[in-house]
Amino acid sequence: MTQEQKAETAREAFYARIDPQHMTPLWSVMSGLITPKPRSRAEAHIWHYGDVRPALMEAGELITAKEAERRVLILENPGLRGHSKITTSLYAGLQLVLPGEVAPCHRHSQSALRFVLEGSGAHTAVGGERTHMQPGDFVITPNWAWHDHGNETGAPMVWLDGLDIPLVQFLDASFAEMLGADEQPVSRPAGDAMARYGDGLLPVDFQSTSRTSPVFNYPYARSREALETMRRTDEWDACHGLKMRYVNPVDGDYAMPTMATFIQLLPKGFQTRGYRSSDATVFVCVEGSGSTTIGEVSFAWGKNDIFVAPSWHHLAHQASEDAVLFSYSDRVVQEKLGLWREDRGNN
Ligand code: GTQ
Repeated sequence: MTQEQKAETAREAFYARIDPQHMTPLWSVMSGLITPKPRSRAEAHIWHYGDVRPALMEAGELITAKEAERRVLILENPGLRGHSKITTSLYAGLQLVLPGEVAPCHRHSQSALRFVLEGSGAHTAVGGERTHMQPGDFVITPNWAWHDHGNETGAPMVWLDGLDIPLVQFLDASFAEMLGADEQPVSRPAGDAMARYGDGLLPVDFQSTSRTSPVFNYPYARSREALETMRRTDEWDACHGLKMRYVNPVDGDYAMPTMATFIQLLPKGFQTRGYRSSDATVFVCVEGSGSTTIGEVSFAWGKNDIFVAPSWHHLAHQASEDAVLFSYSDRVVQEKLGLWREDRGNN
């Protein structure tokens, strides 16, 4: 036996001796723990709406929204199967509410965002107010807020749910309860929150008790119009086209404490410069079509397609027609912790 082999045998024996004491040597695992750059198990992936919609409608025949509590098909990252994650920290699912159905009132520690894909006029209720949702609307359910969904229209309603489930799970901070009634009492007229907090005004003595925006529906019509007005100045960002973040009007921070949300316009023919950032991002194509290269793979996308880019993967978009992308990530959390990084490919 060589010197090195003897040393290794002695070490292995030592590891075995300390194992019952629930100890392990750092030097055996250090390179996997403290990596020179993010090393995610998450993979780039796309869900084409036309391919997944039939399965969602089939789920509509198998179980009611009430029976399921929430009738949702989870979008699982191929590298994270079995964990209900689309990225390491975030969750995504497609929720279906059929005509006449109610998803019963509950609340939980997890924050939720809804991004409406299909149908028009079904509602979600938060804080005693019902908001009627249109395609492209970004709707917020703050953490620990009672919420129920209902569809009094004649057509199925489908939206993308984005939740911070994996993040809350990681922290072992999940609480949840049912209200015990299908729907919360309606105590405010539709549009009340928007009028009170979303019109460049705030009640004079307003003191926020929440870290989430009090505006709980950011209608697509308004966001789209803003993008259309701004495009006239022709100031396109090389990496993002024209990209805006949704904000909490109370403090100018992101609209939600755990998920950063964005909307961006890429004009026909635009090609973004390669970009990467430490926040894995979920994208939804709201309008138009194009393609995105993420690391080694490339996806063509169209309306309602959903794709995910893992942390620190090179990202470049090409728009084949005027395109609008909604996106969400944990950037808000990373920024709060001083962890967020980007590489705009210009150095
Ligand atoms: O609508 O409240 O996709 O509680 C997962 C958990 C949606 C919801 C989800 C939820 C909801």
